[in-house]
Amino acid sequence: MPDHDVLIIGAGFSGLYQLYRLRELGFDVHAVEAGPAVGGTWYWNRYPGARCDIESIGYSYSFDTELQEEWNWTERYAAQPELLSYLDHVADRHDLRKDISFDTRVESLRFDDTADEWTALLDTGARITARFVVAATGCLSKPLVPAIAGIDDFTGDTYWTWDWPHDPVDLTGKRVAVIGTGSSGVQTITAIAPEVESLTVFQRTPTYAVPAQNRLIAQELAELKTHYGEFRDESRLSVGGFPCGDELPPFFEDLDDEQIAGELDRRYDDGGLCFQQSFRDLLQSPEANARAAEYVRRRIGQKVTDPATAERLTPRSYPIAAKRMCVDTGYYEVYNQPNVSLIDVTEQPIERITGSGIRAGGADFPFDVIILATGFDAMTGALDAIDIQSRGKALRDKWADGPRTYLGLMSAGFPNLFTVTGPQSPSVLSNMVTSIECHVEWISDALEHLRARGLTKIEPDEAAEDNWVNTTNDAADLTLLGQAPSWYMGANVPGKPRAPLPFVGGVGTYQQILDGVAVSNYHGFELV
Ligand code: FAD
Ligand code: N01
Repeated sequence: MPDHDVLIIGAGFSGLYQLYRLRELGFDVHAVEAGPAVGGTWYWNRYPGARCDIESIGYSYSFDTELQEEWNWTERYAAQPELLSYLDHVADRHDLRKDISFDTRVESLRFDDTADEWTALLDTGARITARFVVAATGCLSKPLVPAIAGIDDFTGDTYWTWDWPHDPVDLTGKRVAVIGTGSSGVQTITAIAPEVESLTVFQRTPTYAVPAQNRLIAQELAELKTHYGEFRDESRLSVGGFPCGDELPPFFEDLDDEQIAGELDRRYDDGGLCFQQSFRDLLQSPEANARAAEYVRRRIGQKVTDPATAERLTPRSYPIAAKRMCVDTGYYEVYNQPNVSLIDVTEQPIERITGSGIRAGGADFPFDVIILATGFDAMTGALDAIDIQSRGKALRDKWADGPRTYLGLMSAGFPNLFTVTGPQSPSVLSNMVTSIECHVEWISDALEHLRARGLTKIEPDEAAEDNWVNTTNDAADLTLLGQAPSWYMGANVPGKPRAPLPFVGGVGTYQQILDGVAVSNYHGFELV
């Protein structure tokens, strides 16, 4: 018999809930986590200004009604310390740590097709066997180290947003460079600009950021708690895993000019990513998209006083929302401060990092501190980092031309291995916690189904997988997603195949597909 029924890899939002759920169902389950503590994303990414961009009331578990009633989020968008203390509290409340091995990385997984079990080799030298493995390894947990020459030559302090020190970092009076203007860069830049002596931002592609309109939410939360359950039901059937008011926003072409302007004003002023739902076809219709993009461009121009800097900060080369949008708390205004300057690396390419700073466009810029906010090998990176083999084949070889999954949950030829928010599921295009709960519950139900029938193996058919890969790709082709060189398409990692990584059909639709598959006796899966 294997050591455990189920091995879970990772102890972030996904791993913690999966552990709780399976333990409640009476499975013998164990988790391993590469880090020394629970929290995943919110343990590692503790850079200044780190906070969620989905409202805390939705970016939280719904499975524990008492927790939901008792926990009081302070802000509309919780900051990293609050999110980490929430996950710590969940781990305490359900006594989850006793079943987690920390500081332990899974290096390889081998499937034994006769015994129907996986063997995990750990970096501690130990091995664990389990009938099933749930990879709760995270979509944004494998950092991307950019190929910038001399990265180790710098004699000042280098910090990575995804591995920020645990002791406070005092940047007062320092000359600081930030490379990268995605969500991590935008948040870091906004937070540190007031305290540093000088801040130089190296930007490759300007971002579309909309205001968070962050605020304290004590009263709103008290009101929500009178009907939190309904809110959660709505979240699960929504497009993005978080309700944006009217679930079926208008089509662009059904609106006249005044209504279009009104809708954009309303969404922008309300703040947050619901701006993307100004029009139902914002990511499908080039006209709708162009109008929303132009709106954000105009607002950037209103916030930045120097016209040349405003122009550099204005995104023009890709459709809005085709790359992950940012939610900001005064980002653009930072460039009006005299101590902040912007370098566009398409005009002044970074040549190398030197002992004393950065050489770009033939000029040397001296710094005390360099902060890298250069992103992740998203969605497939953490899975590819594990040497996963079954029937003589490696998962990373199978995925060499792009991921192949059935429902983003499993891959044919790799039985009994589930991925939480895996590629080709809504995952990063949604409120991730809604998508995590959806997957954890589906996987748990499937394992119960197998156990009740004395079955020991579950695996997708090749045909079902081919259909799902085509569905995912076709759905993405109906959108403007492919027009941006973004991590959604694998475009940020040199050599990574370009393929749509998330499923774009929406959380509600996807949930219904999963429910349908389960009630039709796990259609598309072979149960042995
Ligand atoms: P993670 O939190 O990434 O946890 C995975 C864990 O697995 C990690 O702790 C890692 O150490 C561990 N692990 C990986 N490989 C191995 C291995 N081989 N062996 C052992 N352990 C391993 N999403 C939203 O919906 N809204 C947001 O506002 C939002 N904000 C974000 C902010 C930041 C800075 C980042 C980076 C991401 C954000 N995300 C957001 C996405 C976020 O990753 C998810 O919301 C969520 O936290 C993912 O939880 P998870 O448990 O699936 O993965
Ligand atoms: O990473 P990114 P991130 N030279 O890939 C630039 C979530 N998240 O960590 O755009 C110069 O978005 C790169 O340039 P370009 C969220 O889902 C959420 O910021 O590729 N620049 C880009 O500007 C998010 O999308 C929050 O041209 C280089 C930046 O680095 C995801 O995590 C907060 C470079 C990377 O941006 C990833 O966000 C943080 C180089 N060699 C993260 N290499 C919230 O707000 C890369 N870049 C909730």
